[in-house]
Amino acid sequence: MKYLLLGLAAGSLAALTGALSYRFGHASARLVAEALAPLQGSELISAATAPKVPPPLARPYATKVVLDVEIREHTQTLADGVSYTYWTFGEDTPGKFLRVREGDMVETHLMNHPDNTLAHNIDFHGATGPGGGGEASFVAPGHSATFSWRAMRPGLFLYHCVAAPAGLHIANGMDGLILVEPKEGLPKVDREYFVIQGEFYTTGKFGEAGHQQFSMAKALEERPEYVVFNGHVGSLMGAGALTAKVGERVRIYLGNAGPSLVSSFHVVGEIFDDVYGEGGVVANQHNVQTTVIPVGGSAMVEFSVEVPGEYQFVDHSMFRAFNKGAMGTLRVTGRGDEMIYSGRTKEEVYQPGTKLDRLAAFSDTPGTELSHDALLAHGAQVFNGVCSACHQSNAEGLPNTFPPLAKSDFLMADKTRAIGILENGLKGEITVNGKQYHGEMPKLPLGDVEIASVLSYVRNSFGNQGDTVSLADVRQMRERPQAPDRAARQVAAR
Ligand code: HEC
Ligand SMILES: [Cu+2]
Repeated sequence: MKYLLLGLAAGSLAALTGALSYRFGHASARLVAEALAPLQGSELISAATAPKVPPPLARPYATKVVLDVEIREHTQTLADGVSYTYWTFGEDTPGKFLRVREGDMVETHLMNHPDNTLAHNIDFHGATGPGGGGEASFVAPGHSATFSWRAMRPGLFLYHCVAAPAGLHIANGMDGLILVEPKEGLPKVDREYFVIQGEFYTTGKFGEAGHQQFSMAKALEERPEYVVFNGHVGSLMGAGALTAKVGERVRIYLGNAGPSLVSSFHVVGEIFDDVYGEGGVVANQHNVQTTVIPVGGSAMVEFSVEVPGEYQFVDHSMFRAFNKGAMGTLRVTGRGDEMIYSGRTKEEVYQPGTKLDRLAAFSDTPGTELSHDALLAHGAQVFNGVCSACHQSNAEGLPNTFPPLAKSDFLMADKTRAIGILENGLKGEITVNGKQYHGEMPKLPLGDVEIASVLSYVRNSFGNQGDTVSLADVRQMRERPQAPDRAARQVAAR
């Protein structure tokens, strides 16, 4: 009966706002009317325990979703050997990730366990109404409260307890995320996870063993002992690490419960292709290294993984990451690509002075010529680090694909042309040692010193014998006006 009334009320409001938007063309009234499309049926809310996210809804209509949440006050492990009395929505912190569709009516039943000592409530940032439901859901131990709210706006929203003192209820773990999917859904990805950052203010220092009490003094100074992802130190490391395979696209739904510190979320060794700033439904920035998650807010990040390995993700306020717990792991498996990331290719003893001083080699001081030995030593490094990927480490090349540099008549015939190839790249048909090649060598990011040294090296190794290439030779080529070498013309002509 109650739902029938709610439905009727919603229906007549929709009719009213529809009429308003018809007469006045009022944009926000029209939005409200659209969000209040009639509900069809009802179902249990789609939910998952951290860091899992329930699958996309793929439901073409709005419905009534029923949410049961039981509040618990119980002892949990905060870190190895450290326990704390958590207050949780459900079994653990954070509360479950909830997934509804834009326009859904969320019928919320909040149950305060009889063993609890305090009254609690729930504030949905996705709800429109006093306290986001805080007033309607405020409930004593051994009681339950029911209220319904309409998910009118799509986006990623935090929910949390707002019973006084709200900071304490949040600091004790009462938070979670709800995704209100836009009608058209979000772009498809291969994996979805959720991560909520939050703080713990314990009387004992970080890591101090035993059961810890809440410290109001530290909370007032906003100096937490713990800053963690998903409620516990290390919950997303080791066996709890997030996983993905090379080639997959990952979306992480991020929340920041605080209660005090803004998060600078960063995945070490990754770049976010798309960021949905502040948890809105528009990807409003691309190619982002670190994104900010306001307290009481959210963000969504998407990226594809190309290189296998372990990626740490952190709040880039680094002492939080390394000394207070704000760190997790994304484990990527699969095959790597040396052209994206080589991994360590070499390690050797470094003795200042006896070897090439790299700083000197890279300096662009005019007239700095390297000694013969330094040229060849540096050239070998450049060859191994850059050229060998294609021309092979023995410089023999690969049949029909990469021409040889070893005993190459083409390389040795024209020193100036060779400099031009390294400056500009090369494309087009060439004949090397009687064999034809028709590939493309990209323009490589090489400085003058590297070009001089690598050419000196290859022209004096792998069976080649020739003179060295000096820095002055390279500079002369670069500075020659209107006289592009043949290679440059070849590249330009295509
Ligand atoms: C991404 C692959 C790639 C890399 C890296 C690369 N090359 Fe090449 N290189 C080629 C290809 C392909 C050709 C043939 C282009 C064509 O057919 O026109 C070529 C041609 C050449 C030639 C002329 C043909 C010959 O065999 O004498 C020289 C000289 C050369 N490269 C030197 C270098 C040097 C030195 C480096 C390192 C600084 C280097 N290349 C790095 C792919 C590469
Ligand atoms: Cu509470």
